Amino acid sequence: MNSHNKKTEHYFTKPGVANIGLTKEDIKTSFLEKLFYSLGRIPVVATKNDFYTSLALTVRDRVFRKYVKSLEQYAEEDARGVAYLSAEYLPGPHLGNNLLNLEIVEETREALAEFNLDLDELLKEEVEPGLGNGGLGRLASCYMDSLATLGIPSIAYGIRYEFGIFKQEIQDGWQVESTDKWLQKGNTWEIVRPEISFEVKFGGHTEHSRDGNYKLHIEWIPDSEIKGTAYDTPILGYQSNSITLRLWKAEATESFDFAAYNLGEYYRAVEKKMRSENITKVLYPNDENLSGKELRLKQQYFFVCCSLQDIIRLHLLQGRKLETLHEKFTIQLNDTHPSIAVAELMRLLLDVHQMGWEEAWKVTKSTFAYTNHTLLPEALEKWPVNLLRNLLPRHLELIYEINSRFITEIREHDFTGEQISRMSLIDDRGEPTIRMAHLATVGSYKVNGVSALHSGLLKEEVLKDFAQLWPEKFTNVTNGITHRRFLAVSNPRLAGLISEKIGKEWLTNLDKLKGLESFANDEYFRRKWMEVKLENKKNLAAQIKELTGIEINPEMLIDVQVKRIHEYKRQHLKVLHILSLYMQIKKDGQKDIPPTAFIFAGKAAPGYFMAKRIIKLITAVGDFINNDPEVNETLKVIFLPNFSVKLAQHVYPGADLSEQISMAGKEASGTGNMKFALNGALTVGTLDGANVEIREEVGEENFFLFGLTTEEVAERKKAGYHPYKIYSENEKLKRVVDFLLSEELTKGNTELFRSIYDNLLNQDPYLLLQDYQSYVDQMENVYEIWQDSQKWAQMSIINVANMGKFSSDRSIKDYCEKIWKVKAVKA
Ligand code: BZD
Repeated sequence: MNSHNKKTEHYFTKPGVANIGLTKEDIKTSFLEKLFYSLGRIPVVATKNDFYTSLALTVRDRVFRKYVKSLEQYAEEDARGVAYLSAEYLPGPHLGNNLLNLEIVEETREALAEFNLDLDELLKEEVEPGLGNGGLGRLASCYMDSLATLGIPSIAYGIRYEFGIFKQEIQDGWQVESTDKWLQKGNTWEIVRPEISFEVKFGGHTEHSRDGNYKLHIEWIPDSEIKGTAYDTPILGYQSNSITLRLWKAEATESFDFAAYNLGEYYRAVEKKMRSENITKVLYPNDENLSGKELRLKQQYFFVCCSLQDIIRLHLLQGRKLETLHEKFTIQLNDTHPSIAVAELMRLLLDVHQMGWEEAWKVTKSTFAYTNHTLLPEALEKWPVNLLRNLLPRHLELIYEINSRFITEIREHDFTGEQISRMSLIDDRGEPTIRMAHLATVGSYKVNGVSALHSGLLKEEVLKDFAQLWPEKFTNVTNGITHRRFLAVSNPRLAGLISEKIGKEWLTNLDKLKGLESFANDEYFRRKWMEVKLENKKNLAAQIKELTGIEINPEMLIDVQVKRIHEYKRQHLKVLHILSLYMQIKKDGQKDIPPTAFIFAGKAAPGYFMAKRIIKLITAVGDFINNDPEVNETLKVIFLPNFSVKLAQHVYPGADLSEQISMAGKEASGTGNMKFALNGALTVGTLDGANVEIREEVGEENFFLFGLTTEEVAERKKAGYHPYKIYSENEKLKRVVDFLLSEELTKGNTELFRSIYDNLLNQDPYLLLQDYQSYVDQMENVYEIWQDSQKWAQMSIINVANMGKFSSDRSIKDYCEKIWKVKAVKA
């Protein structure tokens, strides 16, 4: 899509264009050349990072060769394409993934070995781009991998944050944040495109006037302007195609404050310049709990404005008219973060390209599609009207106009006054705000949720009036993960065993894993399976030791909950369970609990009081249990600091049990649940998000279910929920909850966990006490099966064999068929 010539030249068939080889010898030569000529180093003085960089540059050349070829192909076929707009991406380290996709892992390993270098050691050097908070950002990156692999003409747009998600350290048991300087040592994988840059305006006012023909002209007179420059990272798919990840960096424009320069106020001008460049400085670290900050809205508008101008540029470059934009492009909004795009596209079409309203609206609402990732009311974006008026006055006018026309339209249907005010884009109860989910819904041709359950709830609750108005607009696309990164790259032992049995076709067709199912009854294969798991557990144990100093016996049951820390995800329910086991050993003298290591990881939003306290609770329980010789042979509790894609790649392969214990109805999908199951962990979980579908696929007998369903949760709350009653009627629960205030756990600071304790007894909005007994009971069942290792292995194999559905390749195919109507180009 990147070229203006319909008929492109085939540079790669021309003589004289270097043929970049993929053999061991080619890699060796190139590696040394990079070290000498790009880094100016000789091996004896080179650091590990120099070696990493030479290797990355070597691989980058090969990536680029494929990348450019892909771009040629997209241009030549001139097919309909996708622009994916996401404020967040979590690609993880590129090197290992690119090696897999180029199919040169072994060649590279051998080439390095000849220089006495270890590939795995160099892979550790890469600093990953932490440009996202959690599931939503990682999902976007899984989708990039699948779009590239499947050869879907596409481009992904986002923000090049200078500082990504904060680095988490644990000090005295508490989370401490520091800045993530991921660009400090440079970034081999990106290229700056100074020629691809756009101006973005903010503030000021609008002026309305009529020309001689009484035609209305609206001009936005901004009070500041900045420039966005493209930084491109090629995302290589498996074996064949690639796509572009284009991230925008904010820079001051040359003319940004010439008045100040003229007055000789150099420092004032420079200060302004610095302030304008702040826009892409840092990622907001709040997931599902919004900051409402002006700078965040500026970030959103900034990247949307650059991306839409770029899309229009690409469209016009092909000699097309803007009236056909929606025929050539579809733009996917990853949650509401880029939803100001609806107003911005209208502005560009109306004010810049002089299209009429009807036509512009038709193009707009045929171009966008919107994915919702949350039902939590506190996570639904709403921007104050006053903020918009100050920052984007023209967009506010457009939103009012879109709203007024929308309200006129729905008045013609049978909607009640109450429904109409519920559906309005403007919420004027209290301080007036814009409901961004409504703007995205009205301005899109399709709206989807991210699991069957979530998409259903979206239609029944948050957007129910819209679903009544436009039932055909709503659909589901269940999330998926790239099995190439999360199995082939990160779990080579299991990947190898699988390929030995069923061949390598699963790399491009995950349904092929089904072929493993028949081996679930093969005792020899089960043993091999568990041997691989044990090796992975040893590796995880080594990581744990390195990061926390804590030693675990790899034979223990490794029970893991890794995800953002949030009350709805109920990490503290897991803590209650751990304490119940502790009590059983200490107070009830029970001796037969299987040794278990409980592993947690995840970041808390820096301003989220309860989440931070939950981290402290986990570490306090860890401190207490790990140092008690009477229990620490049986129980270990570990909090791994600074969860990231890189760390995740060690965690999933080593897990036996996956904790997916959110209150039903709250986790839109979850994707960690899929990564664990794909690596052979069994799941204990509620009927929430994609757990429902995982259970359907693997069979209910291979899934540890507990807790209330979404409907039961609603009924329970409606009937009046009294956690205190549950607490006082369950002796064992009571002693666990009371322990939160004990001298022993809190080392005398008995108020430390008072907020958690009070919250559980008085409100317990996420029904921990309600689900407690059912959870503890199901965990007993887990332990019973764990002791039968043949049975466990069988269930584990069946889980993996049935993960086909959860490949992001399937999700992307669903998007292509149900939403985008886009086809793959031939490789
Ligand atoms: O999106 C998550 C949901 O909680 C998961 O259930 C789901 O699997 C994934 C992918 O669909 N949501 C997020 O990760 N949300 C955020 O990270 C976020 C970030 C900024 C602002 C609001 C939410």
